[in-house]
Amino acid sequence: AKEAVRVLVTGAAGQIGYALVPMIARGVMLGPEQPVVLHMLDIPPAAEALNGVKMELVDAAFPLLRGILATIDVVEACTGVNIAVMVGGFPRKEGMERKDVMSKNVSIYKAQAAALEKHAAPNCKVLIVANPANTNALILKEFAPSIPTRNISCLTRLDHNRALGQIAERLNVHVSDVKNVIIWGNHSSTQYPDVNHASILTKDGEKPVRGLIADDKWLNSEFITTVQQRGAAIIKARKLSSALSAASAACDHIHDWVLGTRQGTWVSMGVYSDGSYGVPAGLIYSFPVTCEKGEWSIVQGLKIDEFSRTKLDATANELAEEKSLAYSCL
Ligand code: NAX
Repeated sequence: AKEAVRVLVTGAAGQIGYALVPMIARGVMLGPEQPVVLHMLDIPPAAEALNGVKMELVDAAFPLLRGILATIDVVEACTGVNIAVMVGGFPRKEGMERKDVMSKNVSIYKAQAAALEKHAAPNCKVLIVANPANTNALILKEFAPSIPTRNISCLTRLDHNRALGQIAERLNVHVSDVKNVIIWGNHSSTQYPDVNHASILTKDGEKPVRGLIADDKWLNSEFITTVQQRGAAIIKARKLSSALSAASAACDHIHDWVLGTRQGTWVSMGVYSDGSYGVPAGLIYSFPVTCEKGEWSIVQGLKIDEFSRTKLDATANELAEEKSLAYSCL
């Protein structure tokens, strides 16, 4: 029998946590053959709710779920984990300055970095979901220097999946037949959803999205803003932010990272820039990546036109600015 993988979910009593933990326990993240032990962390005001989530996990009798730890102790939560999904954070409340929100999250991610570095299993893979996701990931990287940089990532797969969804709706094709969209940059409204290399699987082979959607105007404006603003549209409709789609994307992200991307297909992940595509090194930036044997690599050699160049740079500039704001909070 396979040994269980220990998966940490922080902020597990929250909305995304509530959608995410049953997916993990059902094998959505690591496959239907992989037993898991869930480590769930939250903060004291949410301790009782967290315990309720634990009760429901017991009640769901998931065959793959080999153990459940629900705790408010960050060291206990991080001990021995192979995968860490960081959903807990400090949300921006009305009237709050950006710097104050940043400062709260910097101190959370600094502390959790230290706990992961000391107590996680060797080669633990980390996914940051909590906003500002890219910059929280950068802070975690800085304060967990012994965790390999390539093991630290942030979630832009939700944006990637949103882009796939918009193209599928527009062309009236199945979403699984759409591939190779790209989300570049920050998980924020400056992200650049790029369809220049995307294609559709048809019965006559692969066809470029640009060829099938003749309406350049739609692709170059409405499509981009719809994906960028999708989070806000969900809040408007649900009066709550995206949760099931975020949880599902977090599973996709870890699934593909650990088990590999399909041949000829890439996904978007926020990873540490090595300077590819002229993106300044030292930022956590979303790139197209392929994964094999538990390692991601940035897809190289894609042609970047002038329109895209401007968008790639704008979102990089925002990340550089967030980085200096974060450092000013240290
Ligand atoms: P909730 O407010 O429902 O849940 C957050 C949970 O984190 C709460 O239970 C809270 O008590 C807990 N928490 C706060 N500080 C903590 C700490 N120091 N340690 C452990 N737990 C802590 O928010 P939810 O809707 O679940 O969203 C969670 C985060 O995901 C937010 O930061 C949100 O902005 C971010 N998102 C990121 C997305 C992405 O694609 N990267 C998309 C969805 C989502 O908006």
